[in-house]
Amino acid sequence: MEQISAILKQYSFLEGKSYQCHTFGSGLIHGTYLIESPDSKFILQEFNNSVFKYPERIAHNHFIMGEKGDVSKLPFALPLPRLNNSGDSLTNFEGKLYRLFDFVKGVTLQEIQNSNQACLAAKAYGVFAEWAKDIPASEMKESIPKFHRLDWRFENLEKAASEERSLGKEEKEILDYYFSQKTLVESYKEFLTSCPKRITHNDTKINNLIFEENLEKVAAIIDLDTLMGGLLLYDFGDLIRTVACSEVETSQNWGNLVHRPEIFEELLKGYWEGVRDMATNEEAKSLLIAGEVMTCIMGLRFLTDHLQGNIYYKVAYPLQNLHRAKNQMIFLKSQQEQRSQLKNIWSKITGLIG
Ligand code: GN1
Ligand code: MG
Repeated sequence: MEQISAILKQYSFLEGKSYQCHTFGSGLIHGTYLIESPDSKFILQEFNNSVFKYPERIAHNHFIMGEKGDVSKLPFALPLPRLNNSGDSLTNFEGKLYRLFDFVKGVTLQEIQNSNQACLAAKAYGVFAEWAKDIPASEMKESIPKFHRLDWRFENLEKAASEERSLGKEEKEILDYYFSQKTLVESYKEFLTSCPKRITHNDTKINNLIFEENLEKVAAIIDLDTLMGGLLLYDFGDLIRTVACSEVETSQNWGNLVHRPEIFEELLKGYWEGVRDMATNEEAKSLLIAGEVMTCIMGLRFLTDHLQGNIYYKVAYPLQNLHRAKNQMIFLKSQQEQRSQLKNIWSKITGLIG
């Protein structure tokens, strides 16, 4: 608590207030505390710079967002870090970095409870992209280099697999499946050339939204560390990956794991409402392979990590990354089997012909 008081002294607007401090939330990356005074609440985060190696790039991106975008025009909060007395968003204390955010009241969901929540979530991320469209993406820095570059993730798997090592039958089957995704990589590369770089969130999971308590409105988009230049398909694709799957990413319930077209429809309805006025024809088309691209990326990352001995993702048991890669493989196959059905839904919603 003494340490926290010393950190909070760096924020003059908190001067003279008494506050209480508790650990908060279920985030796995940054340490999070709720700071509560009788009339205000804040979130204090201890920044994890082993996962995010370039804190100054994130601070730069947040600065650009705050300077070039008018956050008050968004229909929900976008809690950027508050600036300390030196005008910085990062506060260094005893060798560690901290950030302070306004607290947003509401609830987070780990999974949707009904399809309307899928629509609301996707709309929020779409509205965000539309709001950010005039902020030059070229001014944003890569907080994690090549984060959603499918081609680069593919090459990384090739490298990891080429290191001499004998593979089991299942490992080999999964590896071969991912290696068979070259056509998807090629389609992605075409969109990388033909689609404009936008400002994207890049981690559009349902639990990165705060809903109002009645769950009928999005109150905030949070987890803004991966905000950077990217393609719209990254944000829409990660929504599909995490919301349209019948099972969570850690599930081994292979027989029940499918892509749910009715949820895809709700996600597209919501996202399209947000981006329709800004999206180019190519961007609209890219939404059709978005789910496949993001699912493939995560499968490639999990499998690479498995082959490298689980150095990036925490695992609860040794084969967990292999199982996550298998989960994403089954989900990707399911999307590919539904391509023509999904295209019909896409045409119905966008009014376009693919
Ligand atoms: C990581 O830690 P979390 O859940 O915010 C990863 C995402 C993946 C996700 C998969 C910085 O996000 O890209 O989609 O795991 N974030 C980073 O569970 O690597
Ligand atoms: Mg995250």
